Amino acid sequence: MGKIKLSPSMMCADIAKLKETLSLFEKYEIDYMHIDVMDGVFVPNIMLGTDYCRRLRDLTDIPLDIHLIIVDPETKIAWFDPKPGEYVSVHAESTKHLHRATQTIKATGAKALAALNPSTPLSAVEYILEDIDGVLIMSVNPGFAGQKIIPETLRKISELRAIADERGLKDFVIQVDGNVSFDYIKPLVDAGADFLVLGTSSIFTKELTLEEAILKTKELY
Ligand code: S6P
Ligand code: MG
Repeated sequence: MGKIKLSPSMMCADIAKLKETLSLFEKYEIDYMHIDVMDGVFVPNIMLGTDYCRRLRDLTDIPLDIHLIIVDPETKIAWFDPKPGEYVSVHAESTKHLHRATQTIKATGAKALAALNPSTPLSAVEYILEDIDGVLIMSVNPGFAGQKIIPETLRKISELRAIADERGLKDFVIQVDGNVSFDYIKPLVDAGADFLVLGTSSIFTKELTLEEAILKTKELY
């Protein structure tokens, strides 16, 4: 398991304070920015798009971690112009050809994650683990921030980490997304997650300033 990567979910960020947010992320060496792209078809919500990604890349060097929560993602990957050093994830449930979709991402130079909804078993990715850079485990049903974690996620993560270790997959990341709260950060890391998507239940909590929340998050793992 590698260094823990932090990826704040930008759909939870206050757009009125974007510049201040980015400078705090730079100050505290936040690893990635998580971009939820939703199409209103795969999930009942619409969020973030290509221009937003482009603009963020103009404003900071922090790489993007683009979560495509859309149908037929393989036809839209190029729209996001993924860069080397960035991550792009596609849902197993959203495409007939998960392997092809992940390899389309890799061909851009970016890293590819296969994303799994809470009810999707690990067997959906079992035969492609060697060809991808990691798996995004959804700990809530995708679509909205502010939901409660499905606790069985911890078992799913530890089973996946055991498989990755058994196969000697070095640098294989396990991203977890959904209610990665202050209370859950340590148990999720202990289970084997090393890429944390942070939203309203941690970094963007209303209870603390952004700076306080970043410092608190970094103390927990
Ligand atoms: C949910 C989306 C997530 C959320 C994140 C919010 O569909 O993929 O990335 O933005 O889970 O965090 P929280 O702490 O509010 O659940
Ligand atoms: Mg997400």
